[in-house]
Amino acid sequence: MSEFKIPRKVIEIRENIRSMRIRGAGRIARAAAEALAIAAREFKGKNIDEFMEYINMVADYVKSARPTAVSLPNAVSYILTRLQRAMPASLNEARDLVVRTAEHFIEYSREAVKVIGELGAKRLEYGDVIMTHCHSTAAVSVIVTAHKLGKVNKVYVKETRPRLQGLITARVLSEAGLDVILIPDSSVRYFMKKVSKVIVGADTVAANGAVINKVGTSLVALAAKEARVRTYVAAETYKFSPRTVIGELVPIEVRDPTEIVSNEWLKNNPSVEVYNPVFDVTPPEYIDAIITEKGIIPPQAAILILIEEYGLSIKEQLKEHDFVIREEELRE
Ligand code: RI2
Repeated sequence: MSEFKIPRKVIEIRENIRSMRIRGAGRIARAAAEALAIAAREFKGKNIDEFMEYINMVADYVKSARPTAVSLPNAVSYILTRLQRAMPASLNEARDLVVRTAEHFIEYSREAVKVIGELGAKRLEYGDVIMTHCHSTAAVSVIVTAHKLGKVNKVYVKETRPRLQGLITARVLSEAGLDVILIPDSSVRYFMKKVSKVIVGADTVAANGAVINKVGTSLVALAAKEARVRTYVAAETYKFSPRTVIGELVPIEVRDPTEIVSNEWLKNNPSVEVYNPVFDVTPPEYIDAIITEKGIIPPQAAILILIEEYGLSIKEQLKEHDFVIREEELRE
C-alpha cells in the first residue's frame, strides 16, 4: 500500500459520486478523470515508481464509489492504460500524461454527448412524442436537438422514484422550451398510447446488447414493446462493458432503504424488509437501437463496438490485465 495520502479534493469527488451529488454515468466518468488529474498534480513523492503505485491506489479508490455504471472504471482505465503503455521515463512525464489524458477524456465525453444528440435527432420524426426515464444527459441531448429542428415538442417524463431524477429532466427540458408532462412511474402503461418513441440513457451496455439503466427502464421498454412504440438508448461508447465479453455480470447497486421510507417508518415496522435496487436490465429484444457517438447500432451489434474499441484480442487482454488496452494503442 502506498504511503501517500489521497488528496482531500479526490476524497470529496468520490464522496460526491457515492452520495449522488455527482450523478449520471457520463458526469461520474468525467469526475473520475478529473480526480485522477488532481491526484497526479498533487502527488508529493519524488520518483516514478512511487507515482505508479500511488496513482493505481487512487484509481481503485475512485472506482469503488459506485458499482454499476461501467463508465467509471472505463474512464479510469482509459487513463491508466495509456500511462502504462507510454512507459514514461520521468515523474514529470508521467504526471503530465495523466493530466493530459484525463483532459482528453473529459473533452471526448462532452463532444460524444453532443454528437449523440445530432445523430439521434436525425432518427426522430416530425411530431414525435417522447417518453423518457430518469435523467440522462445523452437522452436529453437527443430530445433537445430534435426540438431545435422542430421535430419534437412534447415529452412525458417519469418522476423516477426514489431519487426523483425525473424532476431534473423535466426542468431541463422545460427550460429548453419543450412541453413537459411529468408523470408518476406507475402510470407508464397508461400514457404509452400517447407516445411515439421512448428514449433513455444507459449506465452500462453489455456485450449482448442488454442495457443496464435506472430501475424502471425495463418496464418502460416492456410497455413500449407491447404498444409497438420504438425504444432508443442513448449511450457513449465508454458505457459499453468489456468485461461482459467474458461473461461477467454487471453488479446492480442496492442503495439505502431510507431512500424509500424514513428511519421512523423503519423503526415502527421492524419486520418489514425494504430493498432498494437502483438499476435494472433491459434485454436487447426490447431495444430498437443504441445511439452512440460512433453511429446508431442495433443492440445485437454491441459486441462490434467493443471489438472496435478494444480489438479482437479483447478476451486475451482481459485474462492478462486488470484493464484492457484500446485498439488504437495496439496500433501505435
Ligand atoms: P447520462 C443515471 O444513473 C441514469 O440511470 C441515467 O439514465 C444514466 O445514469 C446515464 O446518464 P444515476 O447516476 O450519462 O442517476 O446519459 O444513478 O447523463
